[in-house]
Amino acid sequence: MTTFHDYLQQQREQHHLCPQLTATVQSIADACIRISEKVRLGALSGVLGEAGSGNIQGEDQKKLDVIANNLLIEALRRQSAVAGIASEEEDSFVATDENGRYLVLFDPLDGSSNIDVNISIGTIFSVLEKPSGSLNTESFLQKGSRQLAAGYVLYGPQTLLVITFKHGVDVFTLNQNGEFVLTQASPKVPGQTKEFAINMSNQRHWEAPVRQYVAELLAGETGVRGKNYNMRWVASMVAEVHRILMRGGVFLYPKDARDPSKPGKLRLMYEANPLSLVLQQAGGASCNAVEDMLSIEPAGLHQRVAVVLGSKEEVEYVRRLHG
Ligand code: AHM
Ligand code: MG
Repeated sequence: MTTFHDYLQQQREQHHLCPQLTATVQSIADACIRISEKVRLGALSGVLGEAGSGNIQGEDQKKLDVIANNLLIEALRRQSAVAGIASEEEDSFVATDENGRYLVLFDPLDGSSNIDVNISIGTIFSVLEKPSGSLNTESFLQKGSRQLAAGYVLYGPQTLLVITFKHGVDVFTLNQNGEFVLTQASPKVPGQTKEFAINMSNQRHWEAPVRQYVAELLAGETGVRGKNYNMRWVASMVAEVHRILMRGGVFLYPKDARDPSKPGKLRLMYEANPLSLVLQQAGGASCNAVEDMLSIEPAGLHQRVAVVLGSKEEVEYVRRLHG
């Protein structure tokens, strides 16, 4: 049995990781165990329903969004290796230890619309090195390829932790003693797939290449793709990404015409980048339809981005349609 704690020590030795980096990731995992306890009890711990507040992005916050955010911030404030934090639920960054080496970015509870209906939700996190000099918003605006570690915790039928330190990906399951235990080493995203995920209700707002792509998939084996595709939509990106990690698939949240000022719904820094690093480390691909996700130069903490990720063949096909 390899606990997450033992695993971090092994990773440190094998890949010469800084002990402060693994300590930072351990703090995130510990906070997620606390979040998992709250999620599991639901109404019994009084955590369901609206918080009565909104975040800077104009979204209503659920009580659990706020609780998860606070648990992560509290845990990371105690961690002297962390210089600053950025969260979906915080307007601007939070400065923590001025001598810290790392920046942590997270979506504390992704899939907010699923919280009150007992469908899988998750925490997404990303760790960057703090550039030298004083901490400001620009310190966080690094492209996804510069992430040192990234991962997610999926609160589903099981609570799972998936992590990458850029040497592949590993999967842990929370056991009855409240410890994450390694349950799958190095899963690989199959290169081909017959499964796609997109919110079809937005079809009329999509741009031409996405309309064409989905029409081709729907045409099935008599169409140009020559095979029948199946569709899934959980509305929790963490759950979709985990399904793709386990059995392949393609996920799209494209740019659409609903709000021309937003190039997509999902956020680059704490949703798209960490989940893209995980999938790329497992042999999958990710882009914003025209550019590799991890090469995008960010312009803002809460920047939105179009997302196409999953099995390589499909992601490359979508990109060619946009060429
Ligand atoms: P959230 O961070 O407010 O939960 O929003 C992100 C979520 C993703 O997990 C999911 O892929 C998407 O929003 C679902 O959007 P839709 O409501 O259009 O189905
Ligand atoms: Mg989210």
